[in-house]
Amino acid sequence: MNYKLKVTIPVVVCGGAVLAYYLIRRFTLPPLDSRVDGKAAAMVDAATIEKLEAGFSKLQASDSKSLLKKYLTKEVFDALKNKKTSFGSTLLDCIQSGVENLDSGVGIYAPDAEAYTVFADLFDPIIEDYHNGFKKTDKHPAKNWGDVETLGNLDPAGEFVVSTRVRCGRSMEGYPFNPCLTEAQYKEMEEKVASTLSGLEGELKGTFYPLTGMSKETQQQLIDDHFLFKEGDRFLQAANACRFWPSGRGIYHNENKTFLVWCNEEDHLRLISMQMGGDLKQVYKRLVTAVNDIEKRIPFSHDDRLGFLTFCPTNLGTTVRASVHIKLPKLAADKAKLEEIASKYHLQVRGTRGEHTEAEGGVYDISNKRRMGLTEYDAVKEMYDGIAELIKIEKTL
Ligand code: ADP
Ligand code: CIR
Repeated sequence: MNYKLKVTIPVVVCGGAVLAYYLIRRFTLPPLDSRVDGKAAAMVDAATIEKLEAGFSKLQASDSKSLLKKYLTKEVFDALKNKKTSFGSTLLDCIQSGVENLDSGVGIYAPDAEAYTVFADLFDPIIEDYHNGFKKTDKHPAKNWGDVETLGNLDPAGEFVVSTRVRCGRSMEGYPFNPCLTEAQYKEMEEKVASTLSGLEGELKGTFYPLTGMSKETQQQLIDDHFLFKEGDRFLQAANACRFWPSGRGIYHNENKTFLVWCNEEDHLRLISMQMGGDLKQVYKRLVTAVNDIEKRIPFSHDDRLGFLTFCPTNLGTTVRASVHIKLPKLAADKAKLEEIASKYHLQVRGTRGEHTEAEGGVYDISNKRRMGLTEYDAVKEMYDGIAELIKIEKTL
């Protein structure tokens, strides 16, 4: 072999190998700068790092009582600040709501489902704290609605409970959470939801009302009557969850407004059953029937360890919040005492218009706090038993 060939052959072979490697990598793996294996380290851009550093300092200097402040230690911050999910979400996307709203109770959202893994050093302790000790080694139990017939009416005489509501959240398979959705995806999801729900029958039969085109009066009336999500939630806005509003957002309800579905507010779907009075059995039964039916028609995102996946870590697992609107004038005379007793029964106290609002006319929204590490039935039973105890205490005062 002459000298020219001796040099040319290895050069061509090596060059070919490099090109082949590049082509295989290019078309089979996501780009390196978006991979989650730590090699993405250098790829979080300087402007984001700068915002992260400023946000971390702001949080540290504040007296925020949020779980974010509690668990975002310097060590965790440094370990996560250079990471990205394959959607390109960074630590900033997770924490910006809590940084902007120092009065957050939690302060963190998952921009996409992968964030729960990539930023686990932060999410896991927050999940453990919120959901009564659900550890990073724990696995959420399989879905189990239990025996619906074993629940009853919390207040047959109608002395305390104004109304009862049970809701759960669902994310549609194949779509990321709010901050990563395009406007086209919002519209596509809304269409899927509306057409799927148009197939419901019997008590669940209803109509889908897009927010786009809804009059301000109708919207406000639905909000005032506790049927519709509010607009302009600053916690969601700061989390980048309100882009393209009101595109893709809407509400479905049956004629009596006892079964409702929210589309693309905080979660892709919120399925809600509610009615006046304390008949939890009837409310729960309606929800279970509806969810079982809808689950046959739309595939939902579920994780082996975390259960049903949601935008906010407080809603993972069963995603169930069972609440009553209740008047407990004697107990509530001392709000701190009410909260203390409620938390003994693992209950959370909210205001009349929901989270981050005050009680109006002595009406509190009291619900199960944790949603993970227990079954759907047990989450609802936790509220049922706790409220029964609170009513018992109120009667003795
Ligand atoms: P979510 O329950 O979906 O997490 P919110 O706390 O914002 O969110 O509550 C949503 C709406 O549901 C609010 O208007 C709130 O007043 C209403 N709500 C909650 N529980 C009840 C209930 N038991 N009866 C009537 N309305 C309720
Ligand atoms: C907060 O931290 O106060 C808000 N980000 C809301 C947290 C819990 N909210 C929820 O489950 N909807």
